[in-house]
Amino acid sequence: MRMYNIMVPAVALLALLALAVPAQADQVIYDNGGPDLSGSGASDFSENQQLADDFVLQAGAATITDIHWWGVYYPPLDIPPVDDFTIRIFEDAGGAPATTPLVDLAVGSAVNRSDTGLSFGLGYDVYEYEVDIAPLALSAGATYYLSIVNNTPNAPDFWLWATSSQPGSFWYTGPGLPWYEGNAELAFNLTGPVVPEPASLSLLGLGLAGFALRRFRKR
Ligand SMILES: [Ca+2]
Ligand SMILES: [Ca+2]
Repeated sequence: MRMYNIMVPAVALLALLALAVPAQADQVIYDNGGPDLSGSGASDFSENQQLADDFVLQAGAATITDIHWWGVYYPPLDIPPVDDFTIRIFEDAGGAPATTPLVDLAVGSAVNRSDTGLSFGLGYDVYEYEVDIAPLALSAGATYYLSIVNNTPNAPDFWLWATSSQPGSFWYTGPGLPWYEGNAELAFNLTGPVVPEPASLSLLGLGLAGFALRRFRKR
């Protein structure tokens, strides 16, 4: 009889854990918004200007596996056949991006680019970009800055990161210069696995303990 009392909760525990821990499909873990079709800022090594925007990740969802963003090209009819993107992540240094990046990824042409069919201004076609990166675990609750910089091959062509809302706060700099604050948000989101918080599992365990105790007392 004692075996019976132990076996039933064990089977129930496995079944409930299977329900409580679904496959870790990637989800959006930080969303700074899609393009608002009202502005953009040059972020191109060939234009000597680089942009960055802040983000904070939550506990249980602080590993980045995909980065998505939007942008346009100047002049609007000169779209380079291949992009040459660099993605960098900076830690916070007193409310602005640090000088040296924490992560520096030359993703180059590994980026998937698609024409959204949207445009604004003088016919700037808006492109969407996506790149998978090796899982990057960051600290939950800490402020970081995502910088995305293209390097278009021809002068005077350059790439611009689309805004997602105005006003807002982003950062820009050039070679040898400090970071300056700009008044907009940039269009991007981050995706990654989301794991259940330990608190939910503890509550589940307590519930099962109560269940087992009640069964035992009945007998
Ligand atoms: Ca260029
Ligand atoms: Ca911002």
